[in-house]
Amino acid sequence: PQATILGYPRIGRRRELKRAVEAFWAGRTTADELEATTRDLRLATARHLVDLGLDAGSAAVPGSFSYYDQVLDTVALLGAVPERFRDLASTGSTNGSALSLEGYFTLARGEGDKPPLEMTKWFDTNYHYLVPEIGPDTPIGFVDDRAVREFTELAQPADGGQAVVTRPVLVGPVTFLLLSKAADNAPDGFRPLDRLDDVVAAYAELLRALAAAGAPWVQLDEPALVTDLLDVSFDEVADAVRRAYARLATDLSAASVDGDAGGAERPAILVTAPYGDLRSEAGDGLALLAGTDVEAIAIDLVKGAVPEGPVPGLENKTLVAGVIDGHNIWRADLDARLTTLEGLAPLGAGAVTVGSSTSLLHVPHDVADEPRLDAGLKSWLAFADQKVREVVTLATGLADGRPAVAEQLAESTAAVRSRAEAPGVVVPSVRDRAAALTPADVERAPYAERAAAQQATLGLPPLPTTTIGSFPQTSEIRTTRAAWVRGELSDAEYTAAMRAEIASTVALQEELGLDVLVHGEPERNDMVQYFAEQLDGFATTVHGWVQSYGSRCVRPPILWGDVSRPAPLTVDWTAYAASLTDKPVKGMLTGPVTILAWSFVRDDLPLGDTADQVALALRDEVTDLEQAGIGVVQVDEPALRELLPLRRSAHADYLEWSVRSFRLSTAGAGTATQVHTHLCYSEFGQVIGAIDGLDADVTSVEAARSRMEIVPELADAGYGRGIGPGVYDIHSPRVPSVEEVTDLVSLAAKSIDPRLVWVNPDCGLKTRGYAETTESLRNLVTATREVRATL
Ligand code: THG
Ligand code: ZN
Repeated sequence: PQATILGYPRIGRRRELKRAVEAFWAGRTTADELEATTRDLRLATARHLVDLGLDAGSAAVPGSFSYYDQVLDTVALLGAVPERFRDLASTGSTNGSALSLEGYFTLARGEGDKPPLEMTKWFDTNYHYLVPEIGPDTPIGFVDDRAVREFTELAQPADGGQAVVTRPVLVGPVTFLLLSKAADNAPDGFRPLDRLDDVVAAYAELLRALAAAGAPWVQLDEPALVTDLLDVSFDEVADAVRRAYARLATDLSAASVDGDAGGAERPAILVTAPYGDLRSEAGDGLALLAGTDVEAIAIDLVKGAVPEGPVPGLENKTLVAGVIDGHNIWRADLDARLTTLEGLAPLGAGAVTVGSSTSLLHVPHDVADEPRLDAGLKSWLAFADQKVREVVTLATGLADGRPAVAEQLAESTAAVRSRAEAPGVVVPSVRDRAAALTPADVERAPYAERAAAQQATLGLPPLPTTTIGSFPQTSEIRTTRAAWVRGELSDAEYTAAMRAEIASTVALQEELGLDVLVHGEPERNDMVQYFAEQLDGFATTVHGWVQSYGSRCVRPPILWGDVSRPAPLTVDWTAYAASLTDKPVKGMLTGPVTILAWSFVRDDLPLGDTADQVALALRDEVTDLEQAGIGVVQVDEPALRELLPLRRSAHADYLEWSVRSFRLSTAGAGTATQVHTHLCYSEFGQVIGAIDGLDADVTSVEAARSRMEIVPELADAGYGRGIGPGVYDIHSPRVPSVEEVTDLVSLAAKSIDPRLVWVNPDCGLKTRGYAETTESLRNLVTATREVRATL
């Protein structure tokens, strides 16, 4: 085809998949009903993409559906089930050791005392995948033909309506293994990549089955090729790619690329490399792929540079040029993108197809679903559906010349121009303030001085106890907030309800005997959206849901203009909590890096400059909290690791601006004000130096599942300020015993000066219930008192 996208949101424009899956989990529907509902969703989605201009007959429409996660799908495809779940494979299934739908979801959600697969960030996105566990004995075969069934279901629809020949989308074999971790019982030195031949053999069988079903194309996603963060050398990756694609592409006879699969052993293969640049100092991933016998290669021309050519091997391949950004929501400058496409000629590709840079999984469905957004702003935006049309327009322009799309080009140019000139995009007072910053603005007094002043005012016991900020978001809290948003509750009624909630949260913390209290955040929907709703320069959406993991979604705000703070954001709630207790109450803010990471950010200003604007707004909030008598302020940066660039060459620059912006947000605090930060959701090994650089007085960090291993790591890196390694995992309702907490606190106090250690849970408590929260915190306090007595 001339135009395609690498994937499309699967949650549904009204989150139909979320509802269907959660109804199934709740036992309200059967597996057959879930399959039927999602079949309708898949059919409707494929036909919708055809209506938007993708070709129905030539595999332009990606088959990128997943019930939960594409990496988990690959585990299911291979039957690569971890040992603790082995009894699930084959129960209720129709296909060898395939998982039933129940079994599939059990791997994602755990069961009883069997923990689920670990979840972690997908490249530099806010999407999370499940980490496969592969050992020398993990079963690996072609056991699940869901990809084949989903192809057939659309190519020969049972309803007799429009047929769509899709291009099944799968995680590629090399990326699958590079994202896997070694199973717990694997011998030392074993690496998942050691199982490459077995995985590739299973993929070969799948490709044969797809060819037999008439699939002309298949897409294998290999984003592992664009990152330096996977702890494996380029040479090893290159070797794996050559081996895998020799077996898949060279050894199997291909369908002819014009869509005739008759007699072929496999479909034509498109390998994609989204999220970054295939070329780096480490090696040339484009030359590597061009040297294989696959029929097409997709490159990301939003994150990656236009490669210089010619590239040997590309002459008999199609280049899918990812010129439309799949990871952000700005309408493209079509004229400029057409120029980029024309500039690809020297590469010497056999053909060029216009594509998205990544799957459109990361953007909402449709700008037209947002009646409440400002009309000007809307005209600058492209969500998934608008992006499909952009791809189609560019393909027409490339094939038939600019005059064929003159009208669309003119509209796009006008939108780009109106955005550049719109009020609010550049606010001179904001720019002037940022320009006047000096190095002194990111420096506080030396830590020893701060620590002494803080101890004098706060008078905390050794091993102070606290929580990360949020308390359980009960359904009453959610209902109250929703009623207020709908206008069914007055501001006064809403404030009274939230204050009552805060009062009971404060009373509970006093009763439990915690040392530093929080107000509990009942007023916050999401830790980024709450701030975006109140800051100038941001817009928020109504239906702009994006899958974060499984059935869970977020609505990233749109950061479109210069950022400033028209009024205090959190002071009233925090000060109210402080008025109820003699204990210190900690003010809770989300840091600049995380606000950027979880928003759609502007693409017309360097990220570091935008971060400084957000930081200055937060800095003013810190000052206002201080003036309201709040002596402890926490600025959370859970996404510090997430924005770390995939290429090492870009790390220094990122770490410089991210650390600077955090310090800018906090360094206005007086010496006696204790600044906390909190980090979670990631492995922090790669940013350990940056954590120290944040210069927070206290850093709380997820640590329970890794048994405090972060504490010695931080100590080794020279970190010598307060540290609160989480003593229990909040992702499950399990209540930690007193002994467990005592053990972990003692463990932490072994690898760092015990006077620096704080005791807290791993993360916020908003997804938990009050029953287990109360019990867990009671044990946490009891354990802390026991350890204190031994000091
Ligand atoms: N906010 C944002 N991004 C995040 C997190 C967050 N990324 C990382 C991590 N936390 C992801 N975790 C979650 C956890 C829960 C939910 C979403 C992401 C969640 N979402 C509700 C749902 O899908 O039903 C909707 C929430 C709402 O009503 O706003 O529960 O905390 N930005
Ligand atoms: Zn957290």
